[in-house]
Amino acid sequence: MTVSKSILVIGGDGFCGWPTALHLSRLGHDVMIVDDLSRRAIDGMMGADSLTPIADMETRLKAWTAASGQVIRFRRMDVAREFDALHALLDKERPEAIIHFGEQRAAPYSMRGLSEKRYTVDNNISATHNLLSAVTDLGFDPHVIHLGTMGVYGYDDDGIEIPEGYLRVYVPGDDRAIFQRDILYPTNPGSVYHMTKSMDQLLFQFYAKNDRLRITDLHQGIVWGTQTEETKRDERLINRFDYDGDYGTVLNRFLMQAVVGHPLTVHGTGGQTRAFIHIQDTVRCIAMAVENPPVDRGKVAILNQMTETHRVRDLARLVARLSGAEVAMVDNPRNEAAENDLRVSNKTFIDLGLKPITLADGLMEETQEIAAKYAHRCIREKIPCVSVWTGDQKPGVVKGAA
Ligand code: NAD
Ligand code: USQ
Repeated sequence: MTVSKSILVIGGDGFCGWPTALHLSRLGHDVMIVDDLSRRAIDGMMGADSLTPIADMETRLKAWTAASGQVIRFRRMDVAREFDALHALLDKERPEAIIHFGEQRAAPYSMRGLSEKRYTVDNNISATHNLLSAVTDLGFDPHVIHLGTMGVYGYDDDGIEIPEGYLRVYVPGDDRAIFQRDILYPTNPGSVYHMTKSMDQLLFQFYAKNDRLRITDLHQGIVWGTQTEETKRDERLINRFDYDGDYGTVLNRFLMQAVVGHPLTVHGTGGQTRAFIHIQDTVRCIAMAVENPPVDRGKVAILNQMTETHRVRDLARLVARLSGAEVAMVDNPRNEAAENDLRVSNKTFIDLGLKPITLADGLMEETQEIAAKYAHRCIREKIPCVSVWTGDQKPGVVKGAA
């Protein structure tokens, strides 16, 4: 049985944060959301919008109370810039768990230009450090759960199964002695956004060691899907679905492209292999993390939050087969390996009982219930990826059909 906890969800208006807040509330936890609504503001500035019609926060919260009888409180706050307000809130609430989603999370957005690079670094690093330093200063003992990314490991194709955060190394010393160490897996970020997640890791390592904070860092793969059991209860609870060239992630983009009759935009050869997880499994994993704080206080618990790996061109072929869509190979706007293999350990969540939703289970439902239903809201000009960080290419140029 779940024991009710007080939980602060930073970034709880976002794609992962909103369904997580609802799920934790349904499990009986006392949930409070903190969000600066910057994600909505960025949509406004870019002339983009969620494919799904997301309600404003006030409407969302009223709808949740009507649907569930539970109350979720909300406070609008920029945790990167309003340190005193964050400190005062934490002092008053003293939550038992804090879930930190509150960062700028799109790699293409972070590589658009100088102001987006600087915003991503300033926002993400300050948000994380403000949280950790405020908790330390107040001297209470919440379990801090952070949403990190698989991208900190990089995509080097070196054949190693990526472990959960730490690499065991053996270092030869004098007199043939061999020293064993567990070191943070060397980071190899592919964008300024991913770089901030690599930097977050060091902040966590320091505060766990120095101040004995209890920290879990979830290295999550690409999240696909839209709805969870809770967001399906009322259309006013619907989750966000990003499809634009900056914030749309690959599988959701392909599903949307298929229903609006746009060729599926495979970058380069499509040989990039990535890790994936359905949004329903995201919220389940976070609830499991809440129930299982780290045992070793001096060391950050790092868990790989992903359920399957796929090559981008295989995803495109699968969606094309289901929908009849055309596949287009476009110049890759990103500086990334054209082909890589990927093997990842997700042992902790599997051992805790996670039964993953696979692409095979969820793809058709997602296509019909979300992409097709809201296709009329698609702004086609927002589909191309215009953030280029290869230096020598024009984005989105179709080279030929696959
Ligand atoms: P999102 O942009 O939809 O949500 C992030 C939320 O945080 C937004 O509502 C935004 O307004 C808020 N926010 C940003 N900066 C803030 C600040 N300074 N103060 C208060 N609120 C702030 O992103 P998401 O897809 O829900 O991702 C959530 C977290 O999960 C991110 O940290 C991301 O790096 C990580 N993640 C996401 C994915 C994915 O595929 N979506 C995969 C792996 C990891
Ligand atoms: N890609 C295409 N066509 C597209 C869009 C993307 O081929 O239309 C390719 C990209 O080039 C890349 C891969 O698909 O090789 C994944 O791109 P993505 O935009 O789906 O995902 P990514 O930029 O890696 O970022 C997303 C989230 C981020 C999270 C990360 C997890 O936006 O917050 O950290 O997934 S991971 O990829 O495991 O690092």
